[in-house]
Amino acid sequence: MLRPGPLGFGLRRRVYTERMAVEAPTTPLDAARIKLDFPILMREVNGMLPAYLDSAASSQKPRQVIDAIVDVYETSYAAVHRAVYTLGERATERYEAARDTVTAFLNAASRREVIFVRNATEGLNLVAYAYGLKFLGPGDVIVSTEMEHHSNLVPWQEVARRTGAELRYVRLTDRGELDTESLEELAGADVKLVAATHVSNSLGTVNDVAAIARWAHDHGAVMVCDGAQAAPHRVVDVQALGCDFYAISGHKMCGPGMGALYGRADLLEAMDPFLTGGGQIAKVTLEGTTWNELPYKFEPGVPPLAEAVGFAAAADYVTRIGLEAIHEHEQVLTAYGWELLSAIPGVNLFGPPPPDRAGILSFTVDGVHAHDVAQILDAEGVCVRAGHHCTQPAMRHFDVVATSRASVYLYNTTDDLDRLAAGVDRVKRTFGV
Ligand code: 7TS
Repeated sequence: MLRPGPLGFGLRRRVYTERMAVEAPTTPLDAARIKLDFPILMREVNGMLPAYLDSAASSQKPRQVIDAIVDVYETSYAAVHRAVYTLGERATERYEAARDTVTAFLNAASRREVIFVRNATEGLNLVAYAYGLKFLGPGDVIVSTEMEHHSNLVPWQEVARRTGAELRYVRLTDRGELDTESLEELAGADVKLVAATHVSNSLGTVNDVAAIARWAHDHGAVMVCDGAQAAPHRVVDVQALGCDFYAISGHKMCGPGMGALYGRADLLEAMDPFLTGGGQIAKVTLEGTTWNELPYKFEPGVPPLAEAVGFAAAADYVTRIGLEAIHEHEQVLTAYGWELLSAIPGVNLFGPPPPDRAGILSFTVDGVHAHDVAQILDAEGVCVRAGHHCTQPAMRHFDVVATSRASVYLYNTTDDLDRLAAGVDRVKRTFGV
């Protein structure tokens, strides 16, 4: 049986299951040391340090981000973009400096193209309501995919319903990849918008966003990319990808509850605001209103300063560690976790096998409900998510209602995955399957 090992990570060692021996690999990151930055991961829960494998839902926060948030409240807090006193100016400077950091993080051409939003969901809805409702109509075709998170699917259903545009889907193959043959069915369609995810949160599939953006542009369409599962884990360069919109969530990349939407400046200029009110206007009279310049046109209300500063601190943190190294680390862990789980009879893994995948291991155990798997793993200190992961169409494609899902990040070690595999062994023994 597997036992939780020491937190040390650099040594090569052998992990024994009842069935096979799997060599624990090394990775370019000293994740055991990185883990020390995350206070919550150093605190026992039910008498054990957590093996936190649910970063695809939300990541944990390092001391550096927590400190940045505390610092802004202790030294620089006031209403952003409103006050003329010194503290107010300091608050505005820190908020706009955070935008500069996120602009560089995404390699957007201009800070005018980076809009702060609550999360990726709000960013995608902003595009749906402010672009979709204005520029789409009957006869137009929106193309989305069967693997989308509901955040990049339901808004397009709403746009189609309200505008009379038609919503079509690129289907999945049984490896959980986009079926390019289903694109041929779109020949002759008047495609105006393509909405696709960079990385699937339930299958771990990585899409070729640059190719999808080229296809969209060749058809005269704009491309909206959901980057929620990509930006925390790999270098994202929106200019190189060529997408027109790109939405991310800071809370999945070591930051607080805050997100950003990248949008091409000329498109943002042409759009009307999604939400209106204070701060996003140039002039208001009783007869009408003109809009503020970009990006403020899309940011009504007093901005969330501490969240923006924490978001920027998170972008700095992962950038300092290095997104290439984080990506490589996750590739190694994912291959290791895949090997451990696939060696257990009755465990079914979803999505393409390594190395062509992100650090998301979605699986079922024959004869056991996904929630029971997650509950027994919790008793072993292993945190995984169970459910449909807000991707019901993808679940339906694979004829399951739910999977258990372990997802890795920069602070995970092979030890966390050993504990996962040991926990799944325990699940099987408990249920006698
Ligand atoms: N897009 C993808 C691909 C996601 O994985 C998620 C959240 C979202 C959009 C929405 O992000 P939010 O920050 O606006 O909520 N995914 C998950 C998940 O997999 N488990 O919980 C939330």
